[in-house]
Amino acid sequence: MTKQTSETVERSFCRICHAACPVNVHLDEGRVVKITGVDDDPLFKGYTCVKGRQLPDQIHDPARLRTALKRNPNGTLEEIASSDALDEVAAKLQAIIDEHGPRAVASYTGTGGYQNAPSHPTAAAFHRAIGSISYYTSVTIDQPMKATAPMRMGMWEGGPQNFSTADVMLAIGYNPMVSSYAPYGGLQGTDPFQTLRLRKEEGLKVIVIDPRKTELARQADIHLQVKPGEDPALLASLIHVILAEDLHDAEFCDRWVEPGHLDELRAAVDDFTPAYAAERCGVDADDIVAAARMFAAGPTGASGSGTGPSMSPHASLMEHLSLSLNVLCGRFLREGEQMDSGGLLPPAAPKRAQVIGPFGNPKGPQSRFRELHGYNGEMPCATLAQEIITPGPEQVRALIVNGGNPVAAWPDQTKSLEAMEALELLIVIDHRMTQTADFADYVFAPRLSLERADVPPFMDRWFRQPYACYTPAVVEPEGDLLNDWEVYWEIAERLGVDITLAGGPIPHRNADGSRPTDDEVLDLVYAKSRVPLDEVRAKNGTLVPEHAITIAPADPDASGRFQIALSDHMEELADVRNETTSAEVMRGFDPDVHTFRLISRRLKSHLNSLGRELPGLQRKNSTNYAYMNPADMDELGIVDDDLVKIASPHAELVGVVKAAPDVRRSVISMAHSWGSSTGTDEKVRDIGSPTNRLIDVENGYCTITGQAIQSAIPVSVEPISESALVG
Ligand SMILES: Nc1nc2c(c(=O)[nH]1)N[C@H]1C(S)=C(S)[C@@H](COP(=O)(O)OP(=O)(O)OC[C@H]3O[C@@H](n4cnc5c(=O)[nH]c(N)nc54)[C@H](O)[C@@H]3O)O[C@H]1N2
Ligand SMILES: Nc1nc2c(c(=O)[nH]1)N[C@H]1C(S)=C(S)[C@@H](COP(=O)(O)OP(=O)(O)OC[C@H]3O[C@@H](n4cnc5c(=O)[nH]c(N)nc54)[C@H](O)[C@@H]3O)O[C@H]1N2
Ligand code: SF4
Ligand SMILES: [Mo]
Repeated sequence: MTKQTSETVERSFCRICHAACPVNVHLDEGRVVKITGVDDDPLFKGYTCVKGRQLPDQIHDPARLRTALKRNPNGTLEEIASSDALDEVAAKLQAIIDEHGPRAVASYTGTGGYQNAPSHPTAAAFHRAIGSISYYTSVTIDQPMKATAPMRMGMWEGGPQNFSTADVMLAIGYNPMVSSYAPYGGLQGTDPFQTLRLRKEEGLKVIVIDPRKTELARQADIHLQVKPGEDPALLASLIHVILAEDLHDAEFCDRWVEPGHLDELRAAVDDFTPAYAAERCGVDADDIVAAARMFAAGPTGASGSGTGPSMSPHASLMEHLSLSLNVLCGRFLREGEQMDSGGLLPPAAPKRAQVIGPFGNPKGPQSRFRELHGYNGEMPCATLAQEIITPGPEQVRALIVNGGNPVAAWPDQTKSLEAMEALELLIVIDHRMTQTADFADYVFAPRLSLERADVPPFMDRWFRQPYACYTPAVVEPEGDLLNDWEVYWEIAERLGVDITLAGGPIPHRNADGSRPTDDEVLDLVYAKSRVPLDEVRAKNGTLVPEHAITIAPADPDASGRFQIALSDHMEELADVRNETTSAEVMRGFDPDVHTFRLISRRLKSHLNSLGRELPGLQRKNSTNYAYMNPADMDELGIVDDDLVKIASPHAELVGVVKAAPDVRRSVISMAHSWGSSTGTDEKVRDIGSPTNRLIDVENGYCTITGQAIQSAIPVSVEPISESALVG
């Protein structure tokens, strides 16, 4: 006899990562029983990944937090009604503001907050409302030079050439097959395997620069398997070849490059010959020449970078050189062309075929550390732990963490742990007890994705074609749950301040005591969107070619020019030329000791620190393996699942080794944001270990953005015995 079911199917989209894959949510009596892809979706064509398919387990996880928690004086956590917790939290925040001023109250919005459209705008508006500059997000530890490099060099308002018709793609350290990342002008993660196959059949040439033969690199026409952290030298060499062979777009450069800069850049890359770069970067000189010619031949296509090289030494310089390749070859949309992508949700803004800016260095409020400045309404996250630890009138004393995991994800875990201890008040909004929640004074349990109305705040701008995406809540929440924005709003209500979004303040509590709805708040967030939100709602899941953006002509007096030879970067390039290895930027680096480089990577099965709690994912990876080349393992006399001590100039951790022929020799490829909240690794086989412990935010950082060295970290590797774990 078959079991009778009353299954219904609701359409929504996944928000475990930013890719926003459409999903069919199969419900049986209110329970999510299965997630399937949407086969007839015009963009995703049924694509989902293993993480998205775990949504039923995530939403019904017996260990999921379903009520607020409060820390007792004896250190244990007890359940508390969220309204009581909010009363207490608001009173404590008010007392801190009264005594120390608003800067003492900080927020950190992480990836969980970014996959939830009202979260970041509400948190940012809360900080404006209380007059606190201390607003931080994961974006400033996630390739911040993606914002600052174009700010400094000048940016093409019309954007990069389209991937859909590109002849060539230069991918510097990204891997959308696993990460669903949406790089500048390159393949992004909406149905990436099929999309790449089709584009290659149409003649797309792919050049990948990555120390690992990644899923993307396996599809490459040329794979430059660079030594970690040596991208600036390699990119300088590509530019050297392009300029030496006059392969650049001279007409475009004449019109749009600052006079004199082409020659200055040419001089600066003069001694980055293919022979030099080949030796330095560990690749073949002929491949460098072939890659430069292939990129320049185009005639269309873009260079873009991902997290790996953006977290390695000289990352801002790397981004500058990557963008310079696009400038030199004129790889931008011109008047009359249509953008592939182009977001429905941002406000309407001109898209002209011209350079805007340059705008110089970040000019926001100054951090107390490393002379760094905020920008775009945020402060640099790599300084937040020190803002918390270091006494002074501007010290941060309270922190609200909104969908993030500082202990696991911030660089320099030693400081992060110290900061969590030092806080007077730590509030965490998360559905799981994370390494950070272990230190929280209050934890608020959020509504999860399927329980809230939403739009994809990031992916909207990056969908391969103009595409509408919205979801109502499709599952009834159970428990004392608050959407992230509701926590901020409830605190604001108690502090007597308004949270003002693009469309005005979020209304106050209704007469019957109820709150505004998610949809009302979304309407306020997107009140000025280019396409009205109601139209996005109505057209959900469809292509909207009628909203494609056509590039307008340049203003006749457009005076912006690309500054491709910024003097600080040209000096840095000379420094690079004088180094033997980029690891020299780190104090304490010893070439005889730190003979390996530890590089970052994403795992298909996990989203940064998320996944350990989901059985279907934990089965795939129970630890963040230290992937190594088998030849290195032979040399060290180790085999799969042996333990190694990995030591940077700053700290050490224990890793579990796994052979990976795709990893270059003398490299360890390891995912971040694993491990415990104790600063020790005795449970490494079950929960992994934190690569962020190896990092010192004050050692080798980027002086423009504060980005710490989170990849290409110089390390030593040495086998250790099981007994060393408990010692
Ligand atoms: N060494 C090294 N360090 C890195 C990186 C690296 O490559 N190497 N990468 C950096 C990058 S790119 C990033 S973005 C940061 C990530 O930094 P974080 O965003 O701080 O880290 P995550 O682990 O993604 O934390 C997301 C949290 O959100 C929670 N969450 C999920 N869904 C929801 C929800 O609906 N509501 C709420 N309230 N919470 C939810 C999850 O349980 C999880 O704890 O790490 C950075 N750190
Ligand atoms: N499955 C999954 N998806 C994710 C995430 C996840 O944790 N899991 N995280 C999400 C987040 S927060 C982000 S920001 C995006 C990131 O998206 P991506 O940037 O595509 O991230 P990765 O897949 O780690 O790709 C980075 C690549 O850089 C390479 N690399 C490391 N160091 C260097 C170097 O010095 N030079 C060069 N050339 N390459 C280097 C690595 O080998 C790796 O292949 O992914 C998002 N998507
Ligand atoms: S790629 Fe991202 S959005 Fe798509 S199913 Fe996987 S986790 Fe969800
Ligand atoms: Mo990220």
